Amino acid sequence: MSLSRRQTLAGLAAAGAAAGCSPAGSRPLFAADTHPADYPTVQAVSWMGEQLKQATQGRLSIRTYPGGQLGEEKDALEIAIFGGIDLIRVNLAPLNAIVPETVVPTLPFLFKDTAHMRRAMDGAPGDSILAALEPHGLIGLCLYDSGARSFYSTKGAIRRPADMRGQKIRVQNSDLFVAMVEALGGDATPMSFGEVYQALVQGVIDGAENNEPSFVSTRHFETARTLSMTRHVMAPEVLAMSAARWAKLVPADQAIVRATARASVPVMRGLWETRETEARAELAKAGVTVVEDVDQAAFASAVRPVWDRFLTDPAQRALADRILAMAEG
Ligand code: GTR
Repeated sequence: MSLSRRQTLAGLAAAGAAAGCSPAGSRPLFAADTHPADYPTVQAVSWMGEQLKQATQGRLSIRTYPGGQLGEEKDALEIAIFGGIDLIRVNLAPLNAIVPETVVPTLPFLFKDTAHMRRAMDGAPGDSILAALEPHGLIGLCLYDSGARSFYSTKGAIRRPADMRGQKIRVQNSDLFVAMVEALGGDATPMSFGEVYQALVQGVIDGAENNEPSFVSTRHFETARTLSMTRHVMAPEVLAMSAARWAKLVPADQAIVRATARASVPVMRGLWETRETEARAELAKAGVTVVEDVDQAAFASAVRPVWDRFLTDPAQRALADRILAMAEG
C-alpha cells in the first residue's frame, strides 16, 4: 500500500473516531471509487450526497474519494466489508468470488442489449443480486450502467477468437474473466485497474478490455491503438454500503439512503450516455481504430462452456434463466 493511501486511510479512521464522539455523530459517509471525479459513477454518488443532505437537513451527506485513493477495488471492497469505508462503488466482477449471485450478470453475452440489461437490473433479478450482498457485510443499494466491454490491443484488430491467440490480456480480478479469456485462446493476466496503463506501456500485456469511457479516461488508447467491438460483457456497477455503517442508521435514515441511491440511477444513466458519446468522439480524434466487423457469434460460442463451469448451483441457473427470459421487452 502506498504512503499516501495509508495516510488517507489513517485520516478516515481518525475522522470516524472523532465523529463517533461528537453529539450528532454525523460525519459524512465516505465513498470510494476507482474512477476520476468527473466519471458518471462518482458524479452520481455526489448527486446522491446532495439529495441525502437535503432530505435529512444535513444530518447525512457523502464525501467522495475518487481515483482509487482508498485502494484498488479488491482492497477497497475488503475495507468496506470490515467497516472502514462507508460506501463503495465497484464493478460486479471483483465481487464474483465473494457473492455467487454476482457471477450471473457478469456472464459473457448474457444481455442482448442495454435495454435488456436495464430491464433485468431494475427488476426482480437486480433486487435479488443487491440483497445477496447482505450476508457478506455489504448492503446493496443500486446498480449502475457500465456499457459493454470490448477488447483493445497493441497488436491490432481482434475480429475472431483466433486473433487473440497468445496475446496477454489483462482482466479484472475474477476467475470468470480469466476463464473467458482463456476460452478465447488468450493469455489472461489478472491485474488491478490502476496498473494497466504502465503494463501496456512496458509491454507486460498486449491488451485489455473495458467499456469506452474507461478506455478513454485511463488513456489506455495511447498505447493500445485498436478497439475491437466484441461487446462481450455488460456486467453492471454496484453501489453498496458497509453493513457496519448501515446498522448505525435508524430505519427512517436507511429508507432515505435507499431511496436516494435508487433515484441516482437515472441521473447516472443520463451522464453515462453523454460520456459514451464523448468517449467515442475522443477516440476518433485520437485516431484510434475502432473495429465494428467482429464475429460476435464466434466469440459467444467459444465462451459458452464458461457458463456451465461458473453456474454451479441451481439458484444461479434460475437467476440466469430469469434474466434470459427478459430479453424481449
Ligand atoms: C471499469 C469499472 C471499474 C473497474 C474497471 C476494471 O469499467 O467501472 O469499476 O472494474 O472497469 O476493469 O478494473
